[in-house]
Amino acid sequence: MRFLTLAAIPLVYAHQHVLTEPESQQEPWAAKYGPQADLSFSGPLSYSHLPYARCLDDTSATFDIAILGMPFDTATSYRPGARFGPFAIRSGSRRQSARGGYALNWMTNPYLSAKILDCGDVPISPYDNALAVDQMTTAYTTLLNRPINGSADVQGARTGKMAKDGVDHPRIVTLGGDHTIVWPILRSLHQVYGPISVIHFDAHIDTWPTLEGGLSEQSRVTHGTFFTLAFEEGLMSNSSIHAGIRNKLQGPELIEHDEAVGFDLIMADDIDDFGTDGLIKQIRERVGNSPVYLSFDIDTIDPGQAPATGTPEPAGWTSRETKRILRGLAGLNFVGADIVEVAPAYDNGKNPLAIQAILLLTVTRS
Ligand SMILES: [Mn+2]
Repeated sequence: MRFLTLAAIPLVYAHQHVLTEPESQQEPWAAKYGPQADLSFSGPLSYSHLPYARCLDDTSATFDIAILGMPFDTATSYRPGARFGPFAIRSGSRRQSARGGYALNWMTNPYLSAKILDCGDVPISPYDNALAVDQMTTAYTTLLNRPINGSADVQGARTGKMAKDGVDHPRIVTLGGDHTIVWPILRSLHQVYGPISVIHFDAHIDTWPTLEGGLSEQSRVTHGTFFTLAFEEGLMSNSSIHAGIRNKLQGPELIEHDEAVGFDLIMADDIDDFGTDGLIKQIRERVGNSPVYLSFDIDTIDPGQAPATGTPEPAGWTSRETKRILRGLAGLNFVGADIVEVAPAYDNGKNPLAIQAILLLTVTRS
């Protein structure tokens, strides 16, 4: 018994020593280097090292602008793989962060201009497209109606002047996913803003009534028909515009249908005749002061610079030309934006990323 009591004394001492450890006894890393920020190539994965939250589950997460992944690609007509788009965009975006985010062309740091939160991905069924569309609509509506964080100096804080309820709504930059995701997004936006004008960067018009093989009502839901579906539901204004088009068609009647859906048309070749300034002017005049949604298909960029997409078309714009056009659209009444059809399996997933930061800049600058 006596022996046991003596043996316990050093243990008690050791315990007390830990509790009263002075500052100078820090662990060696903390003492020598202190806290260090993640490097561009290290740390957990979020869009440009932004704070990350599972916003659909975490109702306390607020933001001015949300980054939201929609890894959906089961309505593609040709090469699938855009379900890996959100991962690839986030991975490539690691080169950028708020610390080094000052852009000379804009003379601002977009990451500091608003509370921007990476809200993670929507869990989307890869087996049932009707279910998937409902999941995307429900998720977008949930975040669109989350109370805005309220940074007074961002354009997003003034969306209330366009909203039917007069309330400021946050804006969402969605990472696709194939282009079908725009249909559920427009359904959500229409609930808040009414009919939406779309600035649609793409090699293809995406207003087909049906695609080849479309033999049922459900098979009309594709990445080439979603604008027709949105038009049939009355979700779009009659002042939308395409930019970068160069696909081939079954015939000229498809352009008549395209006009009925609400689109004006800028061809890829128009840049040679009118220059970037001319195209910017045409787009701005077309959409005016209406609530505008910016949808950016990565196949707008020439496949020589951005091959990571499912339906590449030759003779597209360069990333420099495209960034310049996007920059010229700042100040329009953007209510949301996306980048879609990034399918990293067809490249290393890095090339599209020249575009991702410019999207943020365009929607945040007034
Ligand atoms: Mn498209």
